[in-house]
Amino acid sequence: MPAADGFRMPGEFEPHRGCWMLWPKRPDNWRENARPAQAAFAAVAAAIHASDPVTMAVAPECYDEARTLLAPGIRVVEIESDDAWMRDTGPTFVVDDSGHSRAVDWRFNAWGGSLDGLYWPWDRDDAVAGEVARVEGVERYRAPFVLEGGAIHVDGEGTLITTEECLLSDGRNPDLTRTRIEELLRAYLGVSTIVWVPRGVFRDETSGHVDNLLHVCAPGVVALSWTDDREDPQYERSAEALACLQAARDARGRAFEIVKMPMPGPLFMSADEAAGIEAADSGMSRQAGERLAASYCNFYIGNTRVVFPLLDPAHDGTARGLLTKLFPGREIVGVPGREILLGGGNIHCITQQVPVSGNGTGGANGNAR
Ligand code: KQY
Repeated sequence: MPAADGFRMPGEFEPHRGCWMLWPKRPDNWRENARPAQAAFAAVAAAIHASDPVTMAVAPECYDEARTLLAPGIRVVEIESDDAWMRDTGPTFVVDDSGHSRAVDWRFNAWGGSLDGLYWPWDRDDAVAGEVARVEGVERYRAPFVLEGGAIHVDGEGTLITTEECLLSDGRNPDLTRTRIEELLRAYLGVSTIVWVPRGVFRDETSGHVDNLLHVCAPGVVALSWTDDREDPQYERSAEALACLQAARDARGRAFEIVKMPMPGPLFMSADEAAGIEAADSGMSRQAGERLAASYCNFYIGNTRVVFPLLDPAHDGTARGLLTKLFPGREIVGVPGREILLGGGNIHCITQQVPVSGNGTGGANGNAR
């Protein structure tokens, strides 16, 4: 087990030696044969590459198109997948104090398996983490339970935040109790304190991933998706998360500083957007007029930049301003996020950082504050 071997999962704000992404291609999730999504992913990759070296994993048949669309310095490697969510299908990297990295390879079942998973089969997605670990040349722990990277946030100092809606969902690990899941999280990620927020973002098709609801910006500092509109179904979800975080203490005994991040919109799928998505025999519902699970908290913290989704001109500036205050040492870069949102996630969901292994002190580009 990683913790017994001296490994822990670092905070995303700790230094990285790279970032992995996957190339979108699924026509039943990405409209117009994924062309607009590919342009959006290429823009995210370029924005991150100015901060962290990016590797794009692509299906062999997509190599040429990806190479053409991606900025020259971005490494392109051939790895098969079922969809393009590297946060969830990639490994979670853990580090020790002697300069070693290893990969945790969670079981993946398309966010709910045969009960409420989004597609079948998902075997190529389940194999992505092992392939990434092989390319990175790190040893790998194959975890015996279902989890996605978007289901957890950590502060690197012993605290993990997740949602009950997701990790206790019937589609993931129906045979595991909350207590057993906590034991496994401690053993695989080197955490000691687990904060369970009840629910994630309204209509999030992952069953409430925490990475769409909030972001751990630094030890003790959390950005939380928020609306003041009590009529909005998100209000109750965000309010209960706020109450839960306010009552919690982290692994070092600190109260959380909570920064309310406005929700964009609400945003809805247009008829044009829905028309461009191929109907499929899968759990993904894509209907004109449906509410999108949009969140500015779904950003990526790179070494020198924070890359966040531009989603709504009425709120993009406020989100940028809050991120500027949260990350004074980093450039705040907005990239159009609507195409990624149409696929069910955003920038955090499509990226996976590779931490620098070491003593975890944060280095030159360490903690946000
Ligand atoms: O939230 C994430 N980490 C992934 C979103 C997956 C959406 C699948 N259509």
